[in-house]
Order: sequence, then C-alpha cells, then structure tokens
Amino acid sequence: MRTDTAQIVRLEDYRPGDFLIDRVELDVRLHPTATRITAILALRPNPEGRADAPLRLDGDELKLKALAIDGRALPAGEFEASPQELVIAQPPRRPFTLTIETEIDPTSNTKLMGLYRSSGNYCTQCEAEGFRRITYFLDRPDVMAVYTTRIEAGRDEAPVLLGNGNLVESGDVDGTGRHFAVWHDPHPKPSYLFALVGGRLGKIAKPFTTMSGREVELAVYVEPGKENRADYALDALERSMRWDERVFDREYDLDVFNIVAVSDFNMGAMENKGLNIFNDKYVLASPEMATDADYANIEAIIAHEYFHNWSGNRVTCRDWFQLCLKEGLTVFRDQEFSSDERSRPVHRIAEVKTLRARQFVEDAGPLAHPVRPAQYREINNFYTATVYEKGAEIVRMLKTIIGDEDFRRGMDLYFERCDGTAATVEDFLRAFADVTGRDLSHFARWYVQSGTPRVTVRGAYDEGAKTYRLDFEQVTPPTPGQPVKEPMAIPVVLGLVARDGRPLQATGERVSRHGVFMLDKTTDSLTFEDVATPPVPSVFRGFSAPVKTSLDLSNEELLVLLRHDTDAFNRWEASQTVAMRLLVSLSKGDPILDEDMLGLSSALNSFISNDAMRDPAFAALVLTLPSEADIAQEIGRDIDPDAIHHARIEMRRRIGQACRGNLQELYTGLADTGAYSPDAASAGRRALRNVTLDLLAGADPDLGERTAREQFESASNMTDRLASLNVLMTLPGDAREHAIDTFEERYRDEPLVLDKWFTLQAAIPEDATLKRVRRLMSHPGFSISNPNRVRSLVGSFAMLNQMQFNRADGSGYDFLAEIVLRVDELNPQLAARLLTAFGTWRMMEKMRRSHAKNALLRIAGKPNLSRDVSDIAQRSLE
Ligand code: 0A1
Ligand code: ZN
Repeated sequence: MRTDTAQIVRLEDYRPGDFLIDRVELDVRLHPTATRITAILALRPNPEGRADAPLRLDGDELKLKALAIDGRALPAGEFEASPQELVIAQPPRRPFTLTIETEIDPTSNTKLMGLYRSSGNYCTQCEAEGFRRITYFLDRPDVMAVYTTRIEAGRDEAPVLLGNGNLVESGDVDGTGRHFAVWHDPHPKPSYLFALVGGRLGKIAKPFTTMSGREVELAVYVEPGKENRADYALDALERSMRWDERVFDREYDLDVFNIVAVSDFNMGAMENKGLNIFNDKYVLASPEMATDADYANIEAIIAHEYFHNWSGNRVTCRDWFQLCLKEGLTVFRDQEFSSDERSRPVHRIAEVKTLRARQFVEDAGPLAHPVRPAQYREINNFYTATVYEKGAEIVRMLKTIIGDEDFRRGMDLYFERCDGTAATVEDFLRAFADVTGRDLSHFARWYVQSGTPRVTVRGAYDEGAKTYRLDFEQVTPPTPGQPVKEPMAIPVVLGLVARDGRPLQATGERVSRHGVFMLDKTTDSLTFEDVATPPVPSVFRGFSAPVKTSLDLSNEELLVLLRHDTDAFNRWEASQTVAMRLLVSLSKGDPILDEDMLGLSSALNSFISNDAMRDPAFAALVLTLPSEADIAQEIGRDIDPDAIHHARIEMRRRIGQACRGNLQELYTGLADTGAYSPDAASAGRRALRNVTLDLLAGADPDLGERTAREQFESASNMTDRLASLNVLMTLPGDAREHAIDTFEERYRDEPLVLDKWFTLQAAIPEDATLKRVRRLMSHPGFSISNPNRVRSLVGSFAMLNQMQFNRADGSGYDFLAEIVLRVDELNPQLAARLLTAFGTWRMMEKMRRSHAKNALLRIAGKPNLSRDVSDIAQRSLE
C-alpha cells in the first residue's frame, strides 16, 4: 500500500504535459486472474511542454510484459518500469507509437478502480485515476485521445462485450470458444472516461430519434432476470435526452447509449462516453422493492450521467482542480431537470435540505475546502458535497444574477467555445462575462473561498416616512487554511409581505429587474419607499444563495410568512425556523414559552386544515421537524446528542398531540387507493401520510404501533412498508422485532432491499443498537467488500444515528475506527468515505470530543494506511 502521504498536488503548479496522445488502440483479452492488455499509443511531443523531458507514464499496481517503440522492442536499459511508473528517458522527439503490454488480475481488485469483477462480470471504473491500473498512460484529463478498443473473452463467460462509442466489428475467435468486439469512439476523450464491460447480462432497449433526426439505440443492461426492473431507468434516460435538447439545445452524438448496472461500485454512477456504468441501486426499481425516494434518485442520477455527455465529456476538465466545472454544472442541470419533471418548490426544498445536511456540515468542519480546491493529497477525497452541491449553487446564483436569457446565451457560448477541449472555471465564467459584459471577478470568489457566509438581516420601519430599511451584514467564519475571509458577492432575492398577507411592492434602484439585491460588501442597507404598513421581509427567496441567515423576526412574524408568503421556499423555511428555535431551547434545557409552542402548533393546525391537501408533498416537508443533525449544526458547539434526541422526541409529541385530530383525518383521507405510480403527486400523498403517521406515533405510541403494524401488513408498495417500519423502529417491543423478522424473511434474497433493512436497524435510537449492528455484520446478506452493504449498515450507523455513533462512552467511535481500518485493506475509497463521519467531532461536548480524537489518532497512527484514509484522518485532526 502507498504511504507517500506527504505528496501534495497544487493548482499553482499546473503546467501542460510534455507529451500528448492522439490515438489509443487497446486490445483487452479478458481473463479472471490474468487479463492481458496491449495498448498502442500514438504519442507526440507537446509543443507547450519541455523539449528534453523524459516520458513518464503513470501506473498503479501494473505488471509490464512487453514494450516497443514504433514496433521495435525497447532494450532493457532504455526504460525503467515499476508498478507505478514507466519512464523512458530518451523518447523520440517526433510523433511515435508506443506499444505496451500489461497483465492485471481483475478478480483480486477489491479497490473497484481500474478493471475489476462484480458478480462475475468484468467492468471498469477509471475516474479519477483508474486507467493507470489497466495500462501505463498519461493519466491526466488534459490528454485527450481517440480510442479503439478490441475486447476478447470466453463466449460463455462474457457473452456481452461493451465499449465506448460505436460497435464496429464483432465475431468469434475460431476454435477457441472465445469471441471479440471492437468499439470505436470518434470523440477525443481523457482516459478517465474510458470503460469496458464483459459479462452475462440481460438487456432492455428502445430507439431514440434525436432533434436532428439521427437514430440512437438506448439500452440498459442488468443481471439476467432483472430486466423488468430497469424500465424506469430507461424511461428516465429518454426523458433526460429530450429535456437536454429542449432546454439546452444539446443533442446526443453516438449511435448507441448504453447503461450497465453493477452491484459493486464505489459511487453512484459514472459517465463514461456512451457507456455509463451504474451502481445497480440507481437503476433497479419495482414498486415492491423501491421507495419513492429510490425512484427520484434513479431519475436524477440517470439524468446526471447523461447530462455529463456535454458538461464533462464534450467539454471536460483541464485538471482535477476543475472538478466542479463538470460536477457543479451537471448537478445544477440534473436539479433543473428534476424540478421540471416534478414540483419545482418541493424539489428546491429537498436540494437545500441536502445542501445543509452535507455541505454546510462539511464547510463547518475540519474537511472544509473551496469549491475549487487549491491543493489535494488524494483526489478521490474531493468528490464532495462542496464540489458537487455548492458547485451547483454557484451556477444557480449566476443564473439568478444575470437572468434566464443571458444564462442560456452564456451556456451556448461556453459549449461552443470549449467543445472538444479540457477547460477551466475561468473559461466557464468568461463565457458569461462575454455575453453580459459584466465583470464577474468578485463573483468568482465563490470558487476559491471556503466556508458558509452568515448574513444577518435587520429591518426597520419608519412610520412617518413610510419607508422600510433592511440592514445586511455578512461574515464568513475561518476555515482550514483560510483564517481571514473577504466579503462575497451574494444575490438576495427578496420581497415584502404585509402582516395581513398581502404582497407589498419591493422595488427600488438597488433591486435588479430580476428582483435581486447584490450584497457584495461586509455591510449594506436597502431602503424601500412608500411602504404603507410595517412589513415582514421575505429574504433569500428560493434560497437564492448558499448562506446561513440570522433574521430579527419574531416567531409571530415568521408564521405570517408560513401562511402568506408567495415564495414556497420561504413558507417552508419559516416553519422550520420557528420549530428550530424551540428545539434548540429544549435541547439546551431552556424553558420554552407556552405561547410559542401554541403559536407553532396552531399555525400547523390551520396549515393542515387549509393547505395540506393542496400540495401534499409540500405539506409533508412543512410537517417534518428539523433532524437531530440539523439541530446539532444550529447549536454548533458542546453538543450533547442525547439532549437533542430527547428534545426532538418531546417536540414531536407535543405537535402530534396538538394536531392529533387533524392528523388522524389526514391519515385516513390519504389512504392508499390502488395501483402504485412513482409520479411526484402520488409520492407526495404518500409522503404526507407517512409524516402524519410519524407524528401520531409521537403523540400516542399505542395508536402509533397499531397503525404502523396495520400499514406494514397491508402496504402495497415499499414506500409505505418502509415508512411504517421506520415508525416501528422508534417503539421498542415485540411488534418491532416481529416486523424486522418478517421483512427479512420476505427479502432475504434481495440485496438492495436488505440494505434498507440494515439501515433501518442501524438507525434505531437506543443503546443496544451498536451490538445489533455488530451482530448484523455476520448476517449472511452482509459483505464487508460490497460498498452498498457497508454503507447501509456501518455508514448509516455513523451518519444517521447521531446519538449512538456519538455515544458518551466513545464506543461508537471505536467501532467506526475498527471498521475503517478493516475496510481500508480492501477498498481505501470506501474506508475514507466512512471516516468522514468524524467531520463533526470538534462540535461535541468535551468527553465525546476526547474519545473521538483518540479514535482518530489511532487511525492516523496505523502503519500502511492508504493515502485516502490517511489524508482524511490527518485533515480531521489538524
Ligand atoms: N463522475 C461521477 C462520479 C464518480 C467519481 C468517481 C468514481 O469512482 C471512484 C465514480 C464515479 C459522477 O459525478 O457521477
Ligand atoms: Zn457527475
């Protein structure tokens, strides 16, 4: 294992490579333990590189079998080969071909990077630096080549052979039982987009005619027998392709688009050119086995990977520091797609909940980094919520600031200018600066300054002058490596609401025609004229910037917004802010005023009677209390997770009891009415009914248990079944254990459903859970080498079970440390991701902090750690 933990890669050190590769011809002879790869690389010196440089090709655990230049074997003294590098000191200073033969063992590749086997099938994962585990290469994204790949395998072992691009030839290798397929991808691409697949797979397909009338075959490959669970994914692909044509004028550019589902995968999915490889969790779905959330995720991830064809593949990244260029932009695009396909306000709230739960937490902890990091030790550790989600927020702010039309013109210009190139964040911003004539240099700070700005807003009404003034102040707290912060360019979309609910005019010189006020100094204020009555301000509508806000509004004023704001996001936000204030007080043991509690519950009661059925999905969000993790973030220091847990239980009880009648009516009124459909409206009704069930269980555990049991037994789909089970998890006793057993019996042969069963139990908020999790690790359905299993059980325990992971005796931390070290020997990427659960350790109270620190020190001190884990451990301790 690598131990070169000190090596740091810096953006400022970027320089073009000394050589380029124009064409790659690969011949891959698949074999379970000894796959042979012959690579013929058409190389030439890079005019922008150094003239006398050696040729240094990257490798990773490679075995060199043969090497030739222009067809002639290279004598031993003229090169140096190790598993991680191939160096030719005096390569030709003209175009030449390099032929490299390597041998690799896909069966023992447990890192799931490069070429590996999953359930017996061969597949690859090359982003970020996996191609170097297949052959020696200039494995950096600014080296773009045209690939032709011949794949050969036993016909029985791998009847299906897939590569990037279009199929150009296939046939038998006479008399050997082997066959081959040749794939050619005419679009130059970096090595991280290379892929191949070989195996026994079932297929579903449909034709697609592009906007210019070209015929494309769309196909999804899955484990044989599971074809009927791939329909939704195929449908989502078709919808994504239409949407990108309609909204961004982007057309697909090959004859086939293939998706392959595999069961061992480190991430969600991968956008390899023409051959996307997916974690099967994000392809397979049936009403019996997938929840509404699963369907929504499948739709979003299928779209995400498809959209990368333009934002990532046609225009790729110059270097890995530019990762957000493709990821932030593509997340933005998939969010827009889901908003158009579903409900925009509901989706926006979901996006913000994820951003706060993952990115704000990251930004507030030891792993905080800019959207475009300036340095890294291990790039795999930068596929983060900051790069992805905050990266998407930057694109969204840009659109908010310049308006829809200029945004679209900027995107067109970006795609046109940068097509076929490896671009930078500067190239992206330049397109928008050029179409608008704006100076975006201050805005660009969002890419380089880490940390979440906090904006404090104070309002003052002048009765005599009929003016209303808003004072703004922004502060960004220090983050690792950035002790001093500059003010950001923050778009504030705002409006004013009269106390009786009427929207008030909120225009003025400083508010743009898109309704945006730019806060770009540390402090600023804004005055509205002719404001007839004292208003309630509604700021950051639609969550117009990724900031934290302090508002000097009373609960009563916030509840005016909940009732009347025209901005759905801020209606939801108002409900959450009031609930959060009460939850924080309860958690800290402070008394809460009866009138405050009553204010919230009567507002919710009237919300339920008047509004809930108008938009059930939105109502479900309003009626969901902030999570324990949200409350911890809000408190920010000396966290006692037990106190937070009990505070939330108490609030749930009080709201449940106060709204009981209405909730019961809702629950009955929303009863399941027949055939399952995953559409947003039906999912919204289920979501509301299930939130209702949870609150009722909080109010009256006996009623909750009875109702949840009935729902569990009669549910016609996984959403309702799982929701009832989740409620039962909060109610210790025989009914709960019985339901756990029934579920297991029913789904023991369905790994993706068993994952839900692992998660459910890992999240039980009681002392015995850690023991239960340990016991489940020996369950026949569990496997320490499968990322989905490990994340479902161990990951869920650490990320979802605030109270038990952060146990006062430190045993939750010790457990995670032990598993991280075990997993690290097999799959460093997976281990490093698990380890990020320690990202909140400094916020804990003293005892827990010291236990967590000891566990981290133990990890960091272990010899032979992977670079992935040692990087996270070190940064967590800094
Ligand atoms: N580009 C992919 C994410 C991805 C990154 C690394 C991987 O292997 C370790 C796999 C996938 C995406 O954004 O979907
Ligand atoms: Zn992506």
